[in-house]
Amino acid sequence: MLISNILTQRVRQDVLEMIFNAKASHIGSAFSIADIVSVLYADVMKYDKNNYKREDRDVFILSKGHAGSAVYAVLYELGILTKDEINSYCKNGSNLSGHVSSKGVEGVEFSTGSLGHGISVACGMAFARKRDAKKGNVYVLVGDGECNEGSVWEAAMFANQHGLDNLCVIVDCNKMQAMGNSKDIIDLPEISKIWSAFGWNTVEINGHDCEQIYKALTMPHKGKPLCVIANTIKGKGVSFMEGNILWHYRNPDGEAYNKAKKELTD
Ligand SMILES: Cc1ncc(C[n+]2csc(CCOP(=O)(O)OP(=O)(O)O)c2C)c(N)n1
Repeated sequence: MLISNILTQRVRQDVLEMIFNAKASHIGSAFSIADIVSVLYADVMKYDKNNYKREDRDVFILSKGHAGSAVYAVLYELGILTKDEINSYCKNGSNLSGHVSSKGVEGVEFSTGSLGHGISVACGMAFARKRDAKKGNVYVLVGDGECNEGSVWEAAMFANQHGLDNLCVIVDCNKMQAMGNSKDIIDLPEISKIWSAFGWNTVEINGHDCEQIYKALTMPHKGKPLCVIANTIKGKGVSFMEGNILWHYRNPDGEAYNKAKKELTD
């Protein structure tokens, strides 16, 4: 049984509390990746909680940094962040900024928020490890909207050129962006074929099924980087947020908060 199976509901509850208390946004984006990030930190990645900076650790970069609340929530559930830290989310003086930050935050490797950057940094980390024959895999999560950024494809070519088989990209494919559906903005139909054409080993899964996520993230991919296309639903877990673009930026007010809390606890 995967640990993540018992984590994901609690992670969504934490995200709701954090975003409600801070009057912050991006709840739909965080719910979209709650299962993926839970599987990564709880079941897939190897790291030492008591000595997080060990050189042979696996690393994760959230390239769509606006969904940072999901990462902080997982780190809290795993005992890496404290309740006080979580309660300070997105407030003045806190290390936990809305867009994910590594400054003073154990378990976060790189600060992101400007889309299209995290994947290039992940490629650099994977390249350096391979060149220096060092252990540890590099995982990076990008949004499907983020894949409209040209820098994503420069990174994809680089990883293929150097056979970065210590690198895995997960595409959170919820088919939505900030202001609308991806197909109406810059459509990337059959996105897995695009990654395959860039030379990557590609697999497509349900991004809310912990077993499928685990199986994909641990599959062997010798000689090539791995791309996991995770089909997800923006706002997953709360009925009136699912697939509703309003919840990219909208903060759950009193009534929405109460309804969401009920759905996530029943
Ligand atoms: C370079 C850059 N341009 C624009 C934005 C504003 N922005 C924040 S989230 C977002 C939509 C991203 O869509 P996607 O990657 O699909 O993430 P999700 O739908 O899961 O939120 C945009 C355009 C940004 N953060 N960075």
